[in-house]
Amino acid sequence: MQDYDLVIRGGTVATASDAFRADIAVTGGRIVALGERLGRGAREIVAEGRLILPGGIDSHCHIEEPPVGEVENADSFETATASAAAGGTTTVISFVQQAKGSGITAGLRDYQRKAARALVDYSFHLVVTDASEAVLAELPPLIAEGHRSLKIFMTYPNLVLDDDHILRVLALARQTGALVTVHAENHAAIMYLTRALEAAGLTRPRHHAWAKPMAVEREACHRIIMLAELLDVPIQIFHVSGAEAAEEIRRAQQRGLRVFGETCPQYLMLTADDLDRPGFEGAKFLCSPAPRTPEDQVALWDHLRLGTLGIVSSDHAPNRFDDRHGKKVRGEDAPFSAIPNGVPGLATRLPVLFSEGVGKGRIDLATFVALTATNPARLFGLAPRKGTIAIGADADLAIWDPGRKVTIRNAMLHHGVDYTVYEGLEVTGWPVTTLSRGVVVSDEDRVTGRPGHGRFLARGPYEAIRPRNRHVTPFDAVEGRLSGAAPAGAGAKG
Ligand code: DUC
Ligand code: ZN
Ligand code: ZN
Repeated sequence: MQDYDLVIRGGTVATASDAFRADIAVTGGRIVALGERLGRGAREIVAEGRLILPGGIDSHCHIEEPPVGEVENADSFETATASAAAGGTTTVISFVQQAKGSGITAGLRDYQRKAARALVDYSFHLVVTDASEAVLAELPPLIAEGHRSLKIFMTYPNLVLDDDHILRVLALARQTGALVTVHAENHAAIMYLTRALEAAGLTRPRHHAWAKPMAVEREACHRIIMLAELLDVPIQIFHVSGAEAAEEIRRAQQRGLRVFGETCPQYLMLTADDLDRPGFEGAKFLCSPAPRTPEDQVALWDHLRLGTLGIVSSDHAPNRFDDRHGKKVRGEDAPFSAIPNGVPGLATRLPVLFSEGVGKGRIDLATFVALTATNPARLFGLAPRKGTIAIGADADLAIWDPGRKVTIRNAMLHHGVDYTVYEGLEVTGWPVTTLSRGVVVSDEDRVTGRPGHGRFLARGPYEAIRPRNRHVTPFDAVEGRLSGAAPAGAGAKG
């Protein structure tokens, strides 16, 4: 007679606050007991000498997005989530994009059909590419359906929103209860510099970083923070690449604003010099924002420790390298502006951050768990079901061998991409077994999960996005909630 479906015995359980030796009992896909010498499980996993961490949550990945011209996303939900599982990640949040000038619901329904093949659980951000009346009317029922985060772009020709449209999206988020996530770079400056550089014959991958210097990111961070402040809505700024952008966020946080920051392993590991590798190799490392300097990397680690940046996601962007539908869509002599942006990273996010962060003493284990699981769960409304190891939580677990040395090779990553920017990097610490709701989905580099096991995670109104009304904004007057006080920063009484 068994007491539980599964018992994981003798490991060290680590959360965002504690690390302790305990058995974990799982029944019905949930954690039902934590303790010493728990009863028998129908299945038992011995985890002596292992760390047991909450399964990772990757809150920023591009999966099976529709083609852009000739460029095709090299991952299906099946391959992307296999890769996630192999890398210790058990929840992904990917993107449904409004086709500019038309609606979003049809695209969402289509995307939901694709996502039904996922091996691990998933949720979506809704990308707003124009804030027309029609789209703004379409969004509230979708947000109520559980898509509680919106994404906006401040650059890219077919995606950029001007400040007026950004304010409309922020107002909608305030009124409906959604978090707005932001790609923050100054579009006009990038376009101007790109044209000027390319006209001067400066077209190689390394010139991508020249067209997108830190100032364009710093300015956009400053501007989106100001716009969000006017309406008192929380925002998350994606893929912060260096010191100056992080400092904008830090200042906003010190002023009491709900501004959250994310960075990605590529900004901790790569620099602009990687774009200057021989031949076309630099294109492998071309992402936006651009990788920066060693000093920026040091600053990012500081801001991870300080909490300015609370999440490390992958920004997994599956463009194949040696392929006419990927980085080489316009050939190897194409100007940098024609090269698809992004690097793959679903499988490598956790091992690289663990090895470079915990292993090298830059962050402690609790911070690692917070950055990769607990904080994204809280910020995106997945807690307490996801992101921690607690009674009642889903049994999404990654069993790590903290001492295992692995040399990263693309062939072991299970994604649809033909390269990794970490080829040949030796890491210490590896997620050997990954469980999604108590089911082993990856074991010793073999993906054992079944397409269709993953479930959609609807997200309800949650703490991080509740209206706060901490300071009076001009928008309170618009909403008829001003009682004599002038909005903050408006001077005399209103
Ligand atoms: N930057 C983005 O904004 N999106 C995908 C990949 C990238 O590098
Ligand atoms: Zn982006
Ligand atoms: Zn992205």
